[in-house]
Amino acid sequence: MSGEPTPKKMKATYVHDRENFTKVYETLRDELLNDDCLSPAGSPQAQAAQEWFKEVNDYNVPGGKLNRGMAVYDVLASVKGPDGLSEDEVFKANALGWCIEWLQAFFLVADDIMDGSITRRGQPCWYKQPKVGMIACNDYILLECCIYSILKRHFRGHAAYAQLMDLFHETTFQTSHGQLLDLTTAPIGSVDLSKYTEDNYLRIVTYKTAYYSFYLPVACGMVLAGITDPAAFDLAKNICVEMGQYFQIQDDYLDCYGDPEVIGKIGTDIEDNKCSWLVCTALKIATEEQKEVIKANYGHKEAESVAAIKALYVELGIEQRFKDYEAASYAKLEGTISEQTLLPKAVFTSLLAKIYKRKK
Ligand code: GPP
Ligand code: MG
Ligand code: MG
Ligand code: MG
Repeated sequence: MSGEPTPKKMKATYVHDRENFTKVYETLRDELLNDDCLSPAGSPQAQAAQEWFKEVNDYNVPGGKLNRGMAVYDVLASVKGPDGLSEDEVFKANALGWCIEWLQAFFLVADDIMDGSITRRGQPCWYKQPKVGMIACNDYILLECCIYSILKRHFRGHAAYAQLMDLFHETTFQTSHGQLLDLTTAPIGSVDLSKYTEDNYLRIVTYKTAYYSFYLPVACGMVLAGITDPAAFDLAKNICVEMGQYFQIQDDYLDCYGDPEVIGKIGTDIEDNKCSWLVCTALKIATEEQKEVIKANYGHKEAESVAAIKALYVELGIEQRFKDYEAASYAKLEGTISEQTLLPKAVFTSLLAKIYKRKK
């Protein structure tokens, strides 16, 4: 027996659950705490900075649903089959999954400042912590840096290192473009109902949500599985964009109708003048009189204004319209997924099953 050592196969007992996935977070976080870019924690000042950095990570990275991060392994296992994966392949898929969770943490810390949000994942938004405030702006830059530090540490020698780095950069560009569309379509203090069209809405959500939440995890899993066919990536992008639009429409619905205890955040879309699916749908069917109610109350902080908008949504049956949309969108996605032949159906159905009729 000679030549290359055979890669260590993953024990058949590997269970891809939250607990095992989170163990990888701890490994990556500890590596980051000792990153060469940080000053060695020999002095009390550097020690305090290291503790702060640890808290930034622990507070903002691991506490979400982890759907995006855990999807990378799921996609890889759907393409290659779970049994043939080596320990290293499983670790790399999960490390890449955590890079997506770090990206999400970076976006959320920043988004909560921009949206003036109060809670996130059942705790005060990071910037709302009395000791944090605008230090959060530096913290989200640090969170973004972690992605590239992890990639360098674990993928430097991988054939797809440059491709993966490019994927994260491009996705960040797309998402911040989407955030720009989101923010400039909802200027504080000026309600321009003509902007709340379906076209504008879909452009916002495709960029601000769909690429990073759906295409990125799927593309990462596909890259790790060794897929190179551009047609497969194009197909994945189309399906993921549609799924991402559906996901953000749910997010908009939950902003108004979700239970804050369950979704872990308090909705601010009405107050923030957001181009939400709810207001876009309301405007499509509202009478001139009802449009006046929207004009007079949308984008106002006062509780009476928010209540007036919510009452109008009831009058217009918006909740039922969402439920109809949800059923139709799910059926359409299922159809597209089963018609295509380029990728295993499970690549998409495992993601779709996690979000259908979600309550959080
Ligand atoms: C979701 O919007 C979109 C993001 C979190 C992307 C933010 C992008 C940046 C470049 C900062 P949302 O405001 O509806 O999300 P939530 O309801 O969770 O606050
Ligand atoms: Mg936002
Ligand atoms: Mg927000
Ligand atoms: Mg929202």
